[in-house]
Amino acid sequence: MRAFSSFILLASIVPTVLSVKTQDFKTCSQAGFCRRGRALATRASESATSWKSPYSIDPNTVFIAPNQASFTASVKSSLYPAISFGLDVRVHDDGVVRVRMDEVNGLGKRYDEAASWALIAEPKISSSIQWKVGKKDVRAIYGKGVEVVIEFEPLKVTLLKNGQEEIVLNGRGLLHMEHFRKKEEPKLAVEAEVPEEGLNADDAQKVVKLENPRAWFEGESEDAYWEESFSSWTDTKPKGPQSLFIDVTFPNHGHVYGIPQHASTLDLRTTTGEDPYYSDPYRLYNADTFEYLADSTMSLYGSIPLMHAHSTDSTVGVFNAIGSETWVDISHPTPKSTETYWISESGILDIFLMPGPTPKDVFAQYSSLTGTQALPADWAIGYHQCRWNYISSEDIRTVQKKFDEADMPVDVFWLDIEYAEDHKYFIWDKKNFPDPVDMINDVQDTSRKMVIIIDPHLKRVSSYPVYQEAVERNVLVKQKDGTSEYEGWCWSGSSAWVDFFNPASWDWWKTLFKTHSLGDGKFSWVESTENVYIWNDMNEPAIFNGPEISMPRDNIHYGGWEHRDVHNINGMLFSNLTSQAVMERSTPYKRPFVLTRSFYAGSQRFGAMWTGDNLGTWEHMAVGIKMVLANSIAGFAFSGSDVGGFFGNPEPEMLVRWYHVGAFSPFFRAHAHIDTKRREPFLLDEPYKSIVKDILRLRYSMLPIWYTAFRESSVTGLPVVRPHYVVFPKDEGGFSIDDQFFVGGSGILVKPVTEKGVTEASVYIPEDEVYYDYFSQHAYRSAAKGKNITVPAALHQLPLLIRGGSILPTRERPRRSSTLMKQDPFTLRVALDKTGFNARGELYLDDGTTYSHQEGQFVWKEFKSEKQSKNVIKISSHDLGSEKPTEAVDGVALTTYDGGNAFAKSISSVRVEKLVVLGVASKPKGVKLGGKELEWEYTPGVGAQESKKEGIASVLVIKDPKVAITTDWEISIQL
Ligand code: NBV
Repeated sequence: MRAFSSFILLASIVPTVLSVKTQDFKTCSQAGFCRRGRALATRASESATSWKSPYSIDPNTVFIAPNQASFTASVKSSLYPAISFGLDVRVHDDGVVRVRMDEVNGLGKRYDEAASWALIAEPKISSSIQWKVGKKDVRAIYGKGVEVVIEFEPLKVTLLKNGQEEIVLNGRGLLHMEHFRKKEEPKLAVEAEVPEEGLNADDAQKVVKLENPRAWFEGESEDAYWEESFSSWTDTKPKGPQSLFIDVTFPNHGHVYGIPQHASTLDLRTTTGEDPYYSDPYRLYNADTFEYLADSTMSLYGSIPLMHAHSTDSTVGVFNAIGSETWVDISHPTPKSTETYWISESGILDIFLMPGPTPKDVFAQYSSLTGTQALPADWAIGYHQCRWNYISSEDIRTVQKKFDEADMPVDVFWLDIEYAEDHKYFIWDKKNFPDPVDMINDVQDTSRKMVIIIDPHLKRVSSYPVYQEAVERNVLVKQKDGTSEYEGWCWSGSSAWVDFFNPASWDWWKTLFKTHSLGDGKFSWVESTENVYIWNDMNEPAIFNGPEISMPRDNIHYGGWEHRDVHNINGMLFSNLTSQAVMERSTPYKRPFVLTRSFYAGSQRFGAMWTGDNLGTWEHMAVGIKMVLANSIAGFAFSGSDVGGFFGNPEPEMLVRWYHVGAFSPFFRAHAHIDTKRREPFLLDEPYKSIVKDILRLRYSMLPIWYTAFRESSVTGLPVVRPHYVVFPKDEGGFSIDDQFFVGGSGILVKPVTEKGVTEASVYIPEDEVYYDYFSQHAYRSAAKGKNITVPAALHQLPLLIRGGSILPTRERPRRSSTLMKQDPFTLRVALDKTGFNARGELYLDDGTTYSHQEGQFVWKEFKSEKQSKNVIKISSHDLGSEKPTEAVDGVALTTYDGGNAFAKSISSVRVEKLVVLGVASKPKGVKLGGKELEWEYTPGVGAQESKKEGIASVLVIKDPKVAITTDWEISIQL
């Protein structure tokens, strides 16, 4: 109840200084298994030379499957000869190596299903691998110089490339799979030997090892083996110790990224070693870390156990498919190497090693495992207006009206928990929302959508049909006895939680979202329409009176698994199912939109995430960018943070800057706590109001760029926003940069300002190329090794650059929502590169809501600028899609897509209304399309090829060339 009352209190008083209640969440030293894991590492490092992993492969058990598909062997720990572990190593088609180890015929069964929730399909095993069994190891060489070696004693798995060690498992000998044991077994440890005088630590360890090998390895006491208390909660541990520790070393990579979600830098910091930046390991335990810190390894709402390791000549990845709480220690023994150590509470070892060798390859390898970001509906990448809460249907109507009066684009209005009677989700509070369907339709009439919250806690009253149906189906999470319904406290008071691990809940959950009556008294959301999309909050799960504001670890899920085994996966299942429900409620299916707070590896297949309850501070604004980048590289590209900050009342300057951050986040939503002042952008005074209007319009004008980036992400796994190391993997100067980034492959480089009172900003340019200011067209130059340039960044300005060599498609007509832009013409901004001739860009379009693109209903163009001859620049458009171009009539083709492509037909009258060419060397002698002179205007300025010159670039505007966006065409500029 304590946490619950503090939430209530906060709803009425927003303190000026907010900070997480650290005492509500464990540090490593307060978690028994993390303590044990770290203690093991400490013993190992103190006895550096004599330390040797007790785990080894019994060579007599080595077995290579007849089709060479996999290698298996039995593993023993010298400390427990009676216990057996099974090792299975296989190489997938794309070179990913999967290493699995589990206890065999033990006293219990370890959780082995994490990968089955994360993976999109069972990976295909390579048939071209040849395993070579030697006396001391087994090895397989495959691909381009990639080799995997499994050493027998001690057990060690190494991935090598061209003979160089890339990833090493158990190289430091910290692997430990705590086997199931009986509580009444005699204690393992005896008194530790007191080192004799004159013995160094290493010698002392040798003595302990000889005297009591188990204590040497596992520690002298059974630390928190059978029960553990934290604050007022006790975790009964009926299965005893079952942790898993594994060290993962990257001997030749000095930078590691990933393992979201943490409010921290993208380039992960050290947590151990000589001079650690953090004292605790990065923690992965989905938690509602209320008022979280802006620089910390504390857990947040979601977990993706995926890490990239990077150097100038190679990128590799590790995906550790584990669902239980996991802590990750990081250190750099040298600046060019990294040691990591993963300490998990339970589960089998199931690790995927991704050989890269480039970031692009690692993205492809990871997405072949867990899938790519689902292509969102086009409207979902517009602007979302949220607040806790719009208090009535009239409120929604008024806010919508005000946006229109202010001429500000917006696509979605959101409803938080107060729409629901007594927080019984799906059930309207009719006092304030007497006419929900009319309200939703009013929003739809202006071509906008609604997103409404559905939380996972179900109010335990028999009059609530959703709860009642869950009881009848017996699909609720159980207490530790495995049979009684678990009860906890949340917004709805006494509540229960659906166990989405139980397949019996799946179809039922989907029926709740149907907007028509199902008959037989069954509940479905008839007071809703297909214009309503869903927000899933509190799915860590957040439970006010639970340990660490979550569920007791000894609760029981379907299959008898304890909550501890599946905790980090739990929230994902809720939003995945909701996403499927939303998709399947329409015939034919429509793309769903579900925003989730909790997530796991694979969540990207089902929707979007946001970074939870940030504070309205500059630090939180800044760290939000880093968090979005970290999520992006871990596959979850559709991410953003609350614009304005959830808590507090941002001053206008801060709010404006936050809109810049939001407008350059894949997911762009303003949101605010119930006790904050209203801060919809139309409420701002001038000049702030106009600046924000311009920012919103900028986002809308760039929607084609964002949509194209999302499309690429959904196909290749490359993120929508890309940090420097991803785009310039060889440029060391960019490896730690996480406050500026690129938008897709478009060539847009942005550095939102996240500090007060700034008038200029320093932007890092990674290459010898011309970069143009998006607004002023100022041409900046860099150097081969990269350089910082200074750009204007007063409040109305945004450091936004176009990389020379890019072509950007935009739609520049202000509209009220994205849906109203579908027939709008395009502008093409051609930013010539330093040769003065070359540039390229892409545009992907489809109907934005259905799955017809999967049947070829899309338009995908490549725009190119190149040197036709010494004095001629040729700019052209052609298809990247499969359809064949048709003949042009009078130099203007109507469409390149035949009648089969109804979508292309539907936009056949959409034109390119303007081309803006930056950096043309001199005033053209003529500009022609198919022999016909076009209308154009040239403003002299710096030419792209003038490598020594900076200043406003020359601008050639080609007016209405009368070409349809779907056609292929060629324009020549005669110099
Ligand atoms: O549903 C209320 C809030 C929501 O507005 C916020 O975005 C979530 O992160 N929710 C958390 C519950 C409690 C917040 C104090």
